[in-house]
Amino acid sequence: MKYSPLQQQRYRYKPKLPKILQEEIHSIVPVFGEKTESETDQQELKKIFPHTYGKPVVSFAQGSNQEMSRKRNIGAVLSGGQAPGGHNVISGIFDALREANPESKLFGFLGGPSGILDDKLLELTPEIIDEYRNTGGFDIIGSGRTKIETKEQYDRCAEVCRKHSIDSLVIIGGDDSNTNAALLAEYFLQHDAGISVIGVPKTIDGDLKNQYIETSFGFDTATKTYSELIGNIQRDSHSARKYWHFIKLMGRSASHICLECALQTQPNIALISEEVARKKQTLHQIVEEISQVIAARSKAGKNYGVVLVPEGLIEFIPEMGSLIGELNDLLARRSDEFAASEDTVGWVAQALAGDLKETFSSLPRDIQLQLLMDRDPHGNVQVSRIETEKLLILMVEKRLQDMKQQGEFTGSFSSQNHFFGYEGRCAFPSNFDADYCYSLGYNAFMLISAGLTGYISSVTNLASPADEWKAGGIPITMMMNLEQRHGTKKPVIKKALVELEGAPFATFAAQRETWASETSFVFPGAIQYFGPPEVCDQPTATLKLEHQQ
Ligand code: FBP
Repeated sequence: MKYSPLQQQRYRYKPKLPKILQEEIHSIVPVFGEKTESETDQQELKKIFPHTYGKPVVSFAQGSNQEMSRKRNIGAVLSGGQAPGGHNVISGIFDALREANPESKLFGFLGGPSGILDDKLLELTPEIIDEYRNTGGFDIIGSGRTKIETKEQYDRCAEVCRKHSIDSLVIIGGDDSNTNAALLAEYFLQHDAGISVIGVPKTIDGDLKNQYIETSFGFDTATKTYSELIGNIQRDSHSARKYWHFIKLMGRSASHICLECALQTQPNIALISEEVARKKQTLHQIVEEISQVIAARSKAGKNYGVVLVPEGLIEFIPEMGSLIGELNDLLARRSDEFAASEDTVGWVAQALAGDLKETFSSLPRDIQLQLLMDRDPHGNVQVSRIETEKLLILMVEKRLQDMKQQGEFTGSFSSQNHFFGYEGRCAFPSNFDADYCYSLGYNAFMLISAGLTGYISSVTNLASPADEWKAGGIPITMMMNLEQRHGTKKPVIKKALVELEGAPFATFAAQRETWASETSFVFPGAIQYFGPPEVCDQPTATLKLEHQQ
C-alpha cells in the first residue's frame, strides 16, 4: 500500500480528548445525574422500554475504578452512510479498551449490521487500527444499511455475540440505527443476554442532535469539504461571469448541510427545505423566486451566480411530498403490477388520480423515472438520486424564456449543474472530527465499563476547545417519540430539522437579500490540518451560532 504524504502525517496526529478522559483510565468513575424523561409519549415509551426508559444522565469524574480492568470483548458496527471520522471512533474504543485491560479485544462486524447476522467479523489488532487512524472512510470494516429489528434478528445477534464471547456492542449510526440500538438493548435486558449496547451519533446530515448531542460526527468535515468546492466554483463564476451554477448538496431530509455551507460561502441563493415547507411553497413559486433574482442580477450586468439546493428539498415541496408519499405507497402495495409493466412511467400515471396525476405528468421524464427508482430499506425514495438541481434549471430556463418574451428579462442564462455528496463523506476528518470521533469512541468504552446499556455516547460543549469538552452519556429512550410508520406507531429518535427560529437560520435570513443582489462570495479554501488553530480547529458556523443563543 502506498501512503500519500498527508496520510503519513495524519498517522502522527494525536486526537485531543476532553480533560476528564485524559486522566489515567482507572482513575475515572461514572457520576449519575437526574432520571430522564422523553419529551413526549412518556407513558407509551415506558411500556415499550420497561428496562431502559428513564435511566439517568451520566458524566465522568476522578476516582478509583477497579471495574475498569475487567477483561472485555467488544463488537463494533458501522451502520448507514459513510461519515468522516468513523475510523477514529473505532480507534478511540480500541485505545480505551486496551488501556483498561491489554487483554481485552475489539472485533469489527463486517459490512454493517448484516455482519452480526451473518457472523462475519474481524479482530481489530493494533496493526490494523494504526493503519486507519485519522483517515476518512469506513473501509476498516465496511458499513451497510441492513436493519436489525425483528425478534429473530435480535436472537441471532445474541447467538453470534455469545459464540465470540462478545459482551458489548457499539453501534455507530444515525437516528434509525440508534433507535434500533435502543430496541436491541431493551431486548437483551429482557432476555438476560448479558450484552450491552451503546450508540454513537454518526451522520453527515447533522440531523441527529439535541441538548446532549450537539452535532453528529462527519457534519464538520463534509460541510467544510463542500464549502471548499462551492467557494472554488464561486471564484470561477466570478472570474468567467457567464454561468449560473446550481449545486445540490447532500442531506436526506434536513437542510443543515445546505445552511452551514451557505453561512460559510455566502452564495446568491440557498434554498432551505424547512422554510419551503413552512411557507407551503410550490415548485412554481420557488422557480419564480430564483428567476426573479437571476433577472435582477442580469439587469445589473451580472449574468452569473450560485444557487444551493438541499437534497431533501423535493420531499418538502408540498405537492411533491404528497406525490412521493403516494408513490411510496403505490409501489409497495402494487409492487408486482409495477414490476411487470413495460412502461413504468405510463403505468404509474394511470394509477394516480387528480392533482397527483397532474403533478407527476408535468415532470420531465428523467425526474419521473428517478422518482420510481428502488426505495431504501426504510421504504424511502432515494433523494440523492433525484436530480432536483436539473429540474430547477429546466423550469427556470422555461420561466426566463417567458419573461424574455414579455420584456422582463433581457440578459442571458447559461447554467451548470453539480451534486456534492459522496465527495465529502470520506474525506480525511478535520481536526474537529478527528478529535470528536476519537472522544466519542473512547467515551463509548467508558459507558460500557460503567455497566450501561441503551445509552448513546455524548460529548458536549463542542464550540469550546477540546480540553473543555464534557464527556458522558444519555439513555437513547430520552431522544425518542412515537411516529406513524407503515400504519403503526413506532418509537423513533426524532429527526432534528433546521429550526427556523434558531440562530443559524436567522443569521442566514438576515443577509440573504444582500447576497442575492450583491456578490458577497466567501472562498473558504481546503480543510487545513496543520497550522494556526483559528484556521485548523474551528467548529462549524452552525455550532458556534447555536452556542451563542
Ligand atoms: P446516513 O443517514 O446513513 O448517515 O446517510 C445519509 C446520507 O449521506 C444522505 O445524505 C444521503 O441521502 C444518503 O446517505 C445516500 O445514501 P447511499 O450512500 O446509500 O447512496
